[in-house]
Amino acid sequence: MTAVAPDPRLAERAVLRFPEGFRWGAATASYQIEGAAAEDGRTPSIWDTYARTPGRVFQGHSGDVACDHYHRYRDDVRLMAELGLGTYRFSVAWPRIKPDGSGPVNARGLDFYDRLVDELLSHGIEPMATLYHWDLPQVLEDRGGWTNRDTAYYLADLAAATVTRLGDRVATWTTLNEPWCSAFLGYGSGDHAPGRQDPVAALEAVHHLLLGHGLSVRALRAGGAREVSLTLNLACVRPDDPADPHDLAAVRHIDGLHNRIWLDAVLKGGYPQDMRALLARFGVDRRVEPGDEAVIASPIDLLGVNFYQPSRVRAGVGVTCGPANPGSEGCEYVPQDLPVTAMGWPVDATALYELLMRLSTDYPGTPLMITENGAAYDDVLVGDRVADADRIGYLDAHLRAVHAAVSEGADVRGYLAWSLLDNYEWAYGYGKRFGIVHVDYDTQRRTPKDSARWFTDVIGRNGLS
Ligand code: IFM
Repeated sequence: MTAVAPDPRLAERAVLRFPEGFRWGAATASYQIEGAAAEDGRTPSIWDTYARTPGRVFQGHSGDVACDHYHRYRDDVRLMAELGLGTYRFSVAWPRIKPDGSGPVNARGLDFYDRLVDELLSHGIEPMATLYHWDLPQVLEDRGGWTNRDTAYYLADLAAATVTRLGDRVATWTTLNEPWCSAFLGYGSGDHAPGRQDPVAALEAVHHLLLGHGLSVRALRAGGAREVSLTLNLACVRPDDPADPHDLAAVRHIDGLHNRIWLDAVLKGGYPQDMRALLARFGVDRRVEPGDEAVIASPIDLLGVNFYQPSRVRAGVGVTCGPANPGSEGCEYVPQDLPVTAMGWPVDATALYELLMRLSTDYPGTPLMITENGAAYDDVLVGDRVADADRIGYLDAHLRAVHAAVSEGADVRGYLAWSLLDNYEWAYGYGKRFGIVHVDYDTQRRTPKDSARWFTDVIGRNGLS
């Protein structure tokens, strides 16, 4: 019998393909990779201060050098091109561009992003710029930071200055990255800079971040931005007992803080009733001035979704979900019987599928993009190789979840891995590695992990085998 050659169409069918034009890439953030903390006019951000405060960050690590990307960006862009990335999401450092937070533009600060954008474009990589990924100039924090309404207007000034310089080459702009973290970890639990622990301050920060977002959307559009977005770290919050009305009420509160307070304000024209009541309970409703909600609801073109882990809550007596969740008395997080990453975060990709389907139902009409997804594992570099099968498993499972949601109608336009490089993981310093590329912090040598090679294949076939 003659052997029959396999039908190439079968191989085609075995691949889970993403829609034509799906955007693939990776993300980073200024303070986490740039280093050069005192160069070319940059002033300290709240993270420089926080990192220097004893006991705040793992082993006192700071972003002073980080991945030295400020000096090595050309090599990093070349690496991105070798990996086949089509999109690169980075953030600009506010204290580089406006060293005194609100005053004149520092041309040398913008020059860096100008060079970076040109380098990306010359390698065929689409730049996607985020205005605020947590590095508020310390001088602004000294004036109240996000509890001060002025900060919202200063963010819009930063937007105007940045889009004026880069808008001819950067099409896609993001105002804020994960304002939940800025507000609730920065001012509520104090786990992030500036390290304040005050529920009133946290809720004031929510409103001023959202106001800053809306004002920046308008400034970006006025400056000619073609695609304007906001990136949220949204949660899939599940009840411990779906039949228990108290557990469902606990879910509603945590869902309000993580999801609806942001989503409804931006996409539905105003704060949801229960979150409005929460603002009033803490006396923060008086910060909401007439017209603010309309500014916040300025139309966006894309909603960025950052997703890492599911959460589960239940009702209880004498418990709370902690200071990052104001008003959560009577709710608690429940441990989940799931595998965890090196962060201790439970892994369950079905939660991403549920989240995307929920967004499609509750907030239709806004295209979505996964602007961060990934996992930290305790990687080991052996010779020239990091065999990070766990990370590949994580990414593969989450991409399957995205694919399933897309197949059922979710309008997801792209997927960006967090992160391109191992980097400064905030209060965990350099102790946690999220990169698909390993960084040796002593030599600054970059080594693509197995996951990077795997991701290159995924991008190449626009799908999963
Ligand atoms: O490293 C962070 C990033 O800055 C924002 N999103 C979550 C990542 C992992 O914690």
